[in-house]
Amino acid sequence: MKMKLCFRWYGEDDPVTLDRIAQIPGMRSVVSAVYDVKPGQVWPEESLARLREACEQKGLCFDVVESVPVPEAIKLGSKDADRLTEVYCENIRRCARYGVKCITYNFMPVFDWTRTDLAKPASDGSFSLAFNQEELARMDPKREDVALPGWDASYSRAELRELIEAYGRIGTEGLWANLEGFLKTIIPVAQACGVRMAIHPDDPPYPVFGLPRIITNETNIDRMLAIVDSPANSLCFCTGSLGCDARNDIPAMVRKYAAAGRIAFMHIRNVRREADGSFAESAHLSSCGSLDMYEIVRALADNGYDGYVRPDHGRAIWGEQPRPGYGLYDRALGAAYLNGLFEACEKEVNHAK
Ligand code: DNO
Repeated sequence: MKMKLCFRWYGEDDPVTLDRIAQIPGMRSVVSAVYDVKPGQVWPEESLARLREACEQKGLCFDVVESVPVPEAIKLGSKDADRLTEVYCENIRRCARYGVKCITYNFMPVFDWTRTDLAKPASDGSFSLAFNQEELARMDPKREDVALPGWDASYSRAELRELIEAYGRIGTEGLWANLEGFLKTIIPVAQACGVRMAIHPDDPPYPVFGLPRIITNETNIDRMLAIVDSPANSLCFCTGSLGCDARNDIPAMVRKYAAAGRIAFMHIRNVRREADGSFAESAHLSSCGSLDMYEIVRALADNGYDGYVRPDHGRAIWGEQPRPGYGLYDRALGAAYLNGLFEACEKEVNHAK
């Protein structure tokens, strides 16, 4: 198959071992990162060497990083931003030295993916991550401690309040300006060392706690891609994140950006949306959620997509008590399903030639 199937691995501490990942049919690459270094610091070369070695020993490639996190100071354009951007560039160079071809990152203020429930039960006895608008509306991070996944627990309430106020001061256009400056510095570095930067969309793709969100829809993605018009400035197209907003036509967007050669990495998962913007993550199968997986994969196959693909979050099933979203079983089922869809779609496209 043309697409490159991969699986996220959180390193030696991950209960999902590389041995198990290597047994999933068609598995090619491991998606990982140096997770024990804080944002804004240089990754030790020994850590990258160890990661590569561990993957290669199991016959897997280590060529996708998720993520090199962007420090808040860069997103806010604080006085330290230039120095930290230089550190970021050094991490890109180091990753490239160890065989990395694609680096995922995001430009979401303060919180990465935001959910209100990490284990919402479904009628079949499985559990999944969910987001409920009403519950979110009841939380006020400025007045109380809120526990949300992806949210750096090292912020005190006062620090969090300050950050939220700082983003309020720069606003949406300030965030865009800082993204622009960041991309104009890092993309030439990535391009020179053969790395494609893949920005992850905002998850969910609308403001949370009043913080600006900019990688949310087609208009904004067009704007982001135009800042530096290069394949090194590409997308990590996450169907489940963008798919939380019913106004995003996911297969059409995949078709457009795959045709333009601007998707470096696909995160494929399904969500079941509710009318008010709440959602629950569902099994990958089209009929389990709101997204049509066949149309998504078909759009990729029609455009000869040969980039990276990973099954994204899975539900907790079969008694597994996984790291939220990142157990073995449901993600492996997702991988098997994606293998089937890609094999069928790629063959259909070939037969039609
Ligand atoms: C969640 C992930 C995100 C993603 C980052 C990329 O499961 O998809 O945390 O890794 O947003 O920087």
